Amino acid sequence: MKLVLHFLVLIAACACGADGAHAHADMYLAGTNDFIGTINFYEGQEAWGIVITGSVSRLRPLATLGFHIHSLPIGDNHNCTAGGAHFNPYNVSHGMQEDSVLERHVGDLGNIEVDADGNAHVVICDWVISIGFNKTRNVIDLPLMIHNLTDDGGHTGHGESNMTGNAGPRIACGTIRLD
Ligand SMILES: *[C@@H]1O[C@H](CO)[C@@H](O)[C@H](O)[C@H]1NC(C)=O
Ligand SMILES: *[C@@H]1O[C@H](CO)[C@@H](O)[C@H](O)[C@H]1NC(C)=O
Ligand SMILES: *[C@@H]1O[C@H](CO)[C@@H](O)[C@H](O)[C@H]1NC(C)=O
Ligand SMILES: *[C@@H]1O[C@H](CO)[C@@H](O)[C@H](O)[C@H]1NC(C)=O
Ligand SMILES: *[C@@H]1O[C@H](CO)[C@@H](O)[C@H](O)[C@H]1NC(C)=O
Ligand SMILES: [Cu+2]
Repeated sequence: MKLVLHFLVLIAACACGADGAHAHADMYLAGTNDFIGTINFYEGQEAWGIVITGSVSRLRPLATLGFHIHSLPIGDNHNCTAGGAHFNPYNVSHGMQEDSVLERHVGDLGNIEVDADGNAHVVICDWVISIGFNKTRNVIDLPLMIHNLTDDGGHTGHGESNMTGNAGPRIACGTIRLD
């Protein structure tokens, strides 16, 4: 209920053009200029958290794919590998999107679900990342990343789990920019 209410308030704020910050990431297949969609970010002014919405195409059909914000620039050729590790300003272990701020990397946005046509329609409410309200957690100018495998949430004990969620290779990325 809290989440639904929060979401409705933010959507209403977006629709009415209320104060708050807007940003977006144009996404590209790794190492190319092949544009596959845009992910939008809206942060309410009173630290209400963030709504992340948008669609991405040309993904592996019926997959659940890791979705993170990483820490280094990817450059004009969308070199996803150059994006470095997850954005982790508090130097903590990898976690799930639902985890609180010190139980996950700030950049841990969980997974996105791809439909049979290779499209992912993203709607995520997040209370950890910021696009300006919180300077430490600010993700502007950082790369948003889509992986080829499912993020396991950090707690499976697999060797990569507590660092990357074992989400596999990076298949698409795009830099988050203020609108
Ligand atoms: C992409 O980035 C990686 C890591 O920084 C680097 O090793 C590689 O040479 C880069 N590839 C291109 C095509 O720039
Ligand atoms: C991050 O934490 C690890 C232990 O989990 C520690 O070894 C490392 O030095 C820390 N890095 C920074 C920059 O504080
Ligand atoms: C991940 O787990 C391994 C094995 O338990 C541990 O040695 C390592 O310090 C952990 N790393 C992080 C970043 O939590
Ligand atoms: C930013 O987030 C940290 C961790 O949640 C918090 O301690 C700090 O007060 C926040 N800063 C602002 C300006 O809200
Ligand atoms: C992505 O994962 C699928 C299914 O496991 C695999 O067939 C494909 O080769 C992988 N692609 C990349 C780029 O790793
Ligand atoms: Cu990642």
